[in-house]
Amino acid sequence: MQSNANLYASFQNIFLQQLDKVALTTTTDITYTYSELDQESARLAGFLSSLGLQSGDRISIQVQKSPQALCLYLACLRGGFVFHPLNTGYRENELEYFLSDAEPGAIICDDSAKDVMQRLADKLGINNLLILNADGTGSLINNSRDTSDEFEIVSRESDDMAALLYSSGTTGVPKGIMLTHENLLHNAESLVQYWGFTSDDVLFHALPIFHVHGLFVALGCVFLSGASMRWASAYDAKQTVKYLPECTAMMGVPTYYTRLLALPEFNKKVTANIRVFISGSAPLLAETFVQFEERTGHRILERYGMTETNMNTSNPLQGERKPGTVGLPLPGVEVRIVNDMGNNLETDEIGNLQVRGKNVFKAYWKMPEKTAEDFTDDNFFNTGDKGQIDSDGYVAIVGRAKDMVISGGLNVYPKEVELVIDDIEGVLESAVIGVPHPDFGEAVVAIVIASDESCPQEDGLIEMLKEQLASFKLPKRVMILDELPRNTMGKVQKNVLRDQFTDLFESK
Ligand code: MLC
Ligand code: AMP
Repeated sequence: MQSNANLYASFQNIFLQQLDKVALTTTTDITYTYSELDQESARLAGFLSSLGLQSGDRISIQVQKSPQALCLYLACLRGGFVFHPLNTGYRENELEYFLSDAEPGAIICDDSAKDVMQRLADKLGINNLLILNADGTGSLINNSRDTSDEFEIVSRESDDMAALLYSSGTTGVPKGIMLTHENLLHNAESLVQYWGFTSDDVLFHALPIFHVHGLFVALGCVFLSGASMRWASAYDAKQTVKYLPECTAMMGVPTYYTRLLALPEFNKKVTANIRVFISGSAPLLAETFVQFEERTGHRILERYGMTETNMNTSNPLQGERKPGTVGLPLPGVEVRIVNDMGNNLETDEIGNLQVRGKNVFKAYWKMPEKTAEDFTDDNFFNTGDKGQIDSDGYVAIVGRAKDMVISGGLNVYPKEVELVIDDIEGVLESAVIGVPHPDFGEAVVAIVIASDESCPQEDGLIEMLKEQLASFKLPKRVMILDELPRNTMGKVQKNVLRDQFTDLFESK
């Protein structure tokens, strides 16, 4: 029985059984043993504590992926701090929102972001700013060098917050999602069991570590099973082909798999040692599933989750993996489909997908009304996804009630982009949609209505948006029209626009 609910205590139980084992090997062949992860995270936790940071304090982190960044995540857990990772693509105005809302005790960034972060830290009264560069240099590591590599894991209750991750919303205002130690532990335990992870596994880890997928799904499976990783700082399909023969498992968003299929050298020989390919964060097209099986003999295992809920459903490791479905509810997760009145629907009927379980987040940070709005009286969370459940219990995601685009596994909320476009001189109004894209699954497209001739053309508009939006949110195309289609209530008919521009990228 674990007395300390700190997730790191569960990880450390596994680490201590195999301290000399290599936990990760980078693509430049630098290795870290479990003992080194434990010592480095102790040093960093001790150093952060010495700055006067208290358990529960948020630590906002915008750094490139590196083994040291991984140790920093572990240090936040063991020190009882709240890990607040930020996508490295965020611009100053985006960062200002996150930092002013999270009110962190410290910011950690790389040298290239130092000026921006210093400005924000001064403005928001954040006293600690530390540097961690991709190569492991910077004040965080330098200043912690003399700190002890022993640190007692800070005691946490199961519903204490371990991480704060932001997801934008249909109003364009990002919401902080409070994930507890219990949420993360429970989910990782079920995934290890469901996907059969053991200490013999070698996971190819190329996902970013600022989102749920690369962080809690991938790392949770590795650290609770004592497996090891080939650790790539970013995804590169050619490099993946080089490393897969030594790996036993891979996780990725669908774009990772379509990019592999685009390489002629990707074949059965490359994948011979792999026992499972897992896909999630965005819909995997049935045609990708089929092509992948034809090429490699592997049936990709698709699962479904979200930041608020961690993982909800998964196709089975043994048993039928149905393309176009996201599988069965994971152990301890209840999934139901309801109509707009909240009544349960029958098999195969399409409705709102709701989930309940220990995987589901505690609350939105500082947004009690929003939290209350998204939970039902019997404590199911309304995901905003439209789904159906077949007679075998397999769940399919058939659409979204929320206006959201998923591009390359990253969510873009149209409202957020529209607000920035509408502020540009010469723009009367805009509508942002997602249309099919061969690489990213969906691509962001902006439909813009000019108010006068001062409205910039496509390239000029995209250039102006670059200052304010992370690059993955930028429209890949801007179409300038005379007016937006509206229904009789005056609401913009985005489905009409999506139909009109559905071949924009496919025909290229
Ligand atoms: C990069 N670009 C993107 C993009 N990523 N544009 C749209 N969508 C994206 N996802 C931009 C780049 O900045 C660049 O802009 C241009 O597109 C081409 O870049 P690229 O070199 O092709 O992109 P690349 O660096 O290869 O990145 C693509 C990617 C990456 C798919 C490999 O985005 C990625 O790793 N995505 C995974 C995201 C993820 O972890 N999602 C999980 C969320 S958790 P320019 O202007 O410089 O040319 C979650 C819950 C769950 O959803 O269920 O898992
Ligand atoms: P995020 O808010 O980034 O965590 O994204 C979560 C959303 O991604 C979910 O609400 C779904 O809409 C979508 N999603 C995740 N996995 C899948 C999947 N396998 N199939 C379809 N959509 C998915």
